[in-house]
Amino acid sequence: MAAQGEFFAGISKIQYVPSAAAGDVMCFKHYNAEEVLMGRKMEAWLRFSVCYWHSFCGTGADPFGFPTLQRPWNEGTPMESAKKRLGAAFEFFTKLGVKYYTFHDRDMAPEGPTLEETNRNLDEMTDLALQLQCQTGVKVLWVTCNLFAHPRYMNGAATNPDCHVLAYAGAQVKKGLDVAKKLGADNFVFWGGREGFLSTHNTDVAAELKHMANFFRMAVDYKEKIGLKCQFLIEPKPKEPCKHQYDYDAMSVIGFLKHYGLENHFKLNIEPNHTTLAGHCYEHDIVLASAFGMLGSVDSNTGSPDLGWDTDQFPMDIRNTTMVMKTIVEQGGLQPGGLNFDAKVRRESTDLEDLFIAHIGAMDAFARGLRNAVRIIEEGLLARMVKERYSSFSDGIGRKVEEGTASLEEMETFIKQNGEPKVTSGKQEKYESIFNHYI
Ligand code: XUL
Ligand code: CO
Repeated sequence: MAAQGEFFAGISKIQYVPSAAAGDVMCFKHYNAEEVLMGRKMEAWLRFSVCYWHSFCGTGADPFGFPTLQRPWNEGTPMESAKKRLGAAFEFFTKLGVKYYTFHDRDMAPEGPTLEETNRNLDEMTDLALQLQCQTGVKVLWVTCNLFAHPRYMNGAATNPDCHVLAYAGAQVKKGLDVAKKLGADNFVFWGGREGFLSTHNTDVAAELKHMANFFRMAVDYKEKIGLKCQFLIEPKPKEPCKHQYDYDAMSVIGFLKHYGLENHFKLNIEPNHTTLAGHCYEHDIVLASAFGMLGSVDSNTGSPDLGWDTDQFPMDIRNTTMVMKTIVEQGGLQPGGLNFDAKVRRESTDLEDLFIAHIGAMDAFARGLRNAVRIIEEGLLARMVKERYSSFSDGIGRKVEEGTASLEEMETFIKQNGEPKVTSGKQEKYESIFNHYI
């Protein structure tokens, strides 16, 4: 990176130093990109990605306070600062050693007064992004369209009661898909920020859900038409900004996709802070989506259950990262998805180096989670215990139930022959104690 364009002066490429002292937070103590675990490099299991919106567009402003983060790239006209931001972002990716990034169309380039001008801004910025991708080898994990910030989308985008607004969203997604193709994105995300309602009084829920499905179908058609190879992902979230969002959680989205026959075209991008907002435990949607073969990618972050809103904190809890990585390794990886840090430094973490410290800490937390998960899986104790717990389904009547060939009459005959089932302990504390042994 040219010296005059350097934003993180004094910080060089982050190194793996396993012997580093506790206070040295500007190196990896656990994340060793090239190290092979279960036949795959750490970087291939983890596929880390930095998000553009929090890390390079975020200002620290919140509903109660003004910006606190003074970023040197936020200078000049909107297009001038977009260019500086892009330079800063690629400097950050390469110094951190992360191979992927994610962005909303409007993070990358500002909107103009017309769609044509907005698209020209995006063309100019993505030309530059493509050059930097080629120079650095950094790739796009996913692109998404911001269909929630502009006032036109206040009543929704694909679920807006006015088709004029839906059409605008369609035009925007068409361009977003062109950008995904141009930049070789591995995935394309739909997060329905305002696809929901604030009141059922003024909402035709059935119509809105059908419009949303038809909107997704248009996106699938256009993707196929332009030969775009990336994976489509839907990111569930129960609320915020809407009171209720249609993509409430993993099971709601899977049910929606199956109802409208879209399940072969989409997978899920699970964000644990959204999962906990839905009232579930941290790993709930990761496990559920994976069980249905629908876990496509993860927006790696965490919330604060005591606050109860979407705080988008960096994931630092080793218990959580172990649970996530166990599911990911068990399903054979996340590719073409990855672990995208949809997380922001606190508005009180005002130093530029805090961006590095946050990402390094979270990458190390995931590296530890991966190492723990690999030990749990390789030793196989927990898996054997679960297998044993379900062993009654491996033969006899259990096998018929497993295969879906049993009847209620057979259940009755079986009970008449075998009587009351014996009481069997669930052994939860034993599982928890064994899990703790690995973390
Ligand atoms: C919002 C959220 C978004 C999506 C992309 O809560 O997670 O940043 O990931 O629009
Ligand atoms: Co997200």
